[in-house]
Amino acid sequence: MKKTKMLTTSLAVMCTLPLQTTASAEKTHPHDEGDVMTVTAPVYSPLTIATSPKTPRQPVPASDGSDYLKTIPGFSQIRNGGTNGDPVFRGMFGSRLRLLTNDGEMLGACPARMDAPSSYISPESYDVLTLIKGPQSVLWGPGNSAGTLRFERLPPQFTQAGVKGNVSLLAASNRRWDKNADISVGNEQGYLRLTGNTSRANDYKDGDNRRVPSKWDKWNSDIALGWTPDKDTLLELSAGKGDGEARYAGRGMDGSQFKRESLGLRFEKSNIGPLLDKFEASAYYNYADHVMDNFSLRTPGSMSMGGMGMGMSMPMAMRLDRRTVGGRMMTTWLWQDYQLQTGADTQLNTHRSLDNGRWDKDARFDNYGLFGELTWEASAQNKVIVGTRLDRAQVDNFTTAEQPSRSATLPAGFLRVEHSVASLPLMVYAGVGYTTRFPDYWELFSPTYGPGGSASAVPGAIAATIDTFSASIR
Ligand SMILES: [Cu+2]
Repeated sequence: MKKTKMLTTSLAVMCTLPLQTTASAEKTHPHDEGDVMTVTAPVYSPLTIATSPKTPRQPVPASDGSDYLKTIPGFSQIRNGGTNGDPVFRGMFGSRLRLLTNDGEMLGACPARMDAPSSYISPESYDVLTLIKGPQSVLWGPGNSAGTLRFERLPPQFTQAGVKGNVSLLAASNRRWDKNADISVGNEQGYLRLTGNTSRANDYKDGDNRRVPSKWDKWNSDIALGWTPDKDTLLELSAGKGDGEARYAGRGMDGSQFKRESLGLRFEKSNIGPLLDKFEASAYYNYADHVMDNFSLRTPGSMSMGGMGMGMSMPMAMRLDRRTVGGRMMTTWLWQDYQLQTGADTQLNTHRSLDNGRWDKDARFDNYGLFGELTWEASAQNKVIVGTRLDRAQVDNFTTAEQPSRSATLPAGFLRVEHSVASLPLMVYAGVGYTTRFPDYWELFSPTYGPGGSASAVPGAIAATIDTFSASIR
């Protein structure tokens, strides 16, 4: 384990200090915190990449999940000021790319996507980041034609009472100043983990020495309480809060509030028996409360913000929120050379806007899914993986008096064959995947016009889904 790390390129300085007070720091999990991993060869499959978000990266990413993802090949970003960009993977973004934190989803509230899901994520407070490329897994919700990103905090492992964790500081140009702390105390019976971070940066100056609005200031704080009565059982309760503000050069308003409230519960039981190997279940509540305005972080109507701000002369503000509640359960079965993972998941989310002191609900999305994924180890060199899932999705529109709703049944599936060459560190695979996706809030509600130029976001006669077909051979 490295004691202190220091990186200096241009004007960035970062130092990380791992703490450990237990006498024997036995690590049973391959991704246990403190292990520094970089983007490496596949861990589970050629379509999965696992990396540690605690690894320092250059150039230093902004405070959010999106800029961080740019350090992984295949990702780009729709920039949104200094922070809170929207990640794009292989040209696809939005609800084509699912972002999960501890297996829960946090959907933003801003109709203009100032708060993409990644803007609520502070990557360094997680232990593992896993990317599953394309529709080559059905375990993590419907759609995901671009892929699935999972930010996970792993339960800290203690073989005796002790304290461990990480503290890191980052200073860089334009008054960038980040503080991160991740401390766990526990013993064999359980643990208490506290993570907290703040991140701030000032506007930068362009070549003409003019300030470009790009400043941000954010904080996040999370707590997890785990009970591990034996090494195969875990029950964890977690809660978190955060907030921030960000100035945007390319928008008519700035983001003056990005409040987050999260609650989570997870249960895992491993090594159950010869046939049923594992049972896991989790539930989450994520709440985003967003405010944008043109007066708290700028002067209304000012066109001088680097020459790029769109001037609105009247002071204006909008406040919006979204409540996302969901859960999943999954069982893992083992029989001879077969592994079957099967389960169900659900998500309900409600979007509202504050209008004259009253919260008005405009949209409610419901989704229920069933999934199964079978892996067959045909031989030491050959593997066949097949998966299928079926979802029922519905949206209720509260913006019109008739309240039309729209629903669809969404099938998805994939098949992949993997062959490892015995004499070489080489794997060849061929995969084919099909997935269907229900349109998201930004497609249905925030455009000025609905599909086909109609005024309604939910016309009954329009076909329900956008389909994706993908195939790859490598
Ligand atoms: Cu906004």
